[in-house]
Amino acid sequence: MSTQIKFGTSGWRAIVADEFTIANIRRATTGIAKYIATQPAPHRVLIGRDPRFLGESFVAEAASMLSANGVTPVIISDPAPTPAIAYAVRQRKASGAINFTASHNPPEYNGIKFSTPDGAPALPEVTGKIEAAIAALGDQVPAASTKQEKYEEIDVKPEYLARLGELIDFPAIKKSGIKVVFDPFWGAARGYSCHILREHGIETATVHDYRDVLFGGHAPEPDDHLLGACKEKMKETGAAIGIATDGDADRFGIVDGDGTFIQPNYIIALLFDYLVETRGWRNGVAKSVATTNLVNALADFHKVKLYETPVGFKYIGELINQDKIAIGGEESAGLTIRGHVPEKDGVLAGLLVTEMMAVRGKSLGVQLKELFAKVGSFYPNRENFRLTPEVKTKFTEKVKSDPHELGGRKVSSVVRTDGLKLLLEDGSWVCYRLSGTEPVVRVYTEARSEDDMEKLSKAAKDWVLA
Ligand code: VG1
Ligand code: CO
Repeated sequence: MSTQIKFGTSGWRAIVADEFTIANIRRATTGIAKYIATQPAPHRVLIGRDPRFLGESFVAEAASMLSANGVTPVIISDPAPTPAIAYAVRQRKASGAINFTASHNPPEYNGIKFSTPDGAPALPEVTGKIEAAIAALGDQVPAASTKQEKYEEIDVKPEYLARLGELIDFPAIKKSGIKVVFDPFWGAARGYSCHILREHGIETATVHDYRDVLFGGHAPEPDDHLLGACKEKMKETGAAIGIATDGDADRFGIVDGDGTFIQPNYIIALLFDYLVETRGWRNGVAKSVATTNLVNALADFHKVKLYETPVGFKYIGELINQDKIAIGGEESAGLTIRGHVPEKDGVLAGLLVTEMMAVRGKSLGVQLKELFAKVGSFYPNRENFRLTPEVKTKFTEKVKSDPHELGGRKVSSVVRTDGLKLLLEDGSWVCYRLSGTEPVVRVYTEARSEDDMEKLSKAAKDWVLA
């Protein structure tokens, strides 16, 4: 039986030498080629990658399969951020992009993200067609082209950095005199953020900005517990901010001047407030159901329309394309802004936070306190539980139910945008969903006081696993 190739929340992901084999890569890329053939010409597809081991070979394999199926491959010569690839697809009017990345997953993984001509992650209606084309191949492994072909190669870095130059106020950062530490986590953003900051005369130190195809043996995820080196470097250099990115640089991690990690939830809220106040962008704001209600409170405060989407950036990308929002973000550290690609951009996020700090002349901690004073305090949290068959059965049953209370709190409404979200009478909430990128159940909670956090998380966990 051949592997079922499914494009989950954000592409297909698997372990190399387990399911991410050459045979399956050939099946997947042939399916993509067959889908492209049904689309308007020109049938040109960009192929890129993050810096994971074997990425280059996978790109070559994909190029040969596309070519064998009448689609012209265009190779992105170096590892590149997912948002830079997205931007290149749009700029170059390509039919799409195949991006070999497993994003924040550990080094033994790889994956394929597919974006459409607008630079957005493919929507389910597209990935559904690709999956069907792959399934139609059955167990048959398509043959690779035997021709020794030379394909067009491109460098996407200059155009993408030029675009960032239009979106970020670098002179304001320079004027503030703040110093920055950049931690690309050995990932696709290596040489990106530091390059443009230095080009504008902003003092920038780096960590993990060298080649390691195994990401130092870690999952390339810019989470608090993995940002030790970044924090050290900040102390050493007196930097006011640390900006990190994940394996494919679509996510960010931010460290405040005093070494405190600032949750992505809060970063999205802070930037939303900043864009409304300084750029007057009031067209709308979007967040996934699992993202903090601090954003909802701010939307009320600023009288800006709020969109709540399922998890997965493709839904936010759609709203960006329609110019319905100033900013859209997910608690998992993905965001983009008006006029930019409909793809999350960790490089842009880090630079925009740096601009916000420079313009406001205040630490992020102080800005967050001010935000809480303005619209109330919110304490979000997320926990993952391994998806054993037993957990799966319980979860499936629970998400179908209509509970009236959770841990002694009355449920005031039930939302089913993605999984199950219970809004509780005291303004706290819990949300349950199956991850589309890892074998886990995600339990998101948000309390209204710091003290209540632990109690609420325990009640939320007990309810779904009982
Ligand atoms: C996770 C995050 C989601 C994100 C997706 C892809 O999905 O929750 O917000 O868009 O990863 O991120 P899930 O289904 O596992 O919860 V990336 O940086 O891996 O493209
Ligand atoms: Co990513």
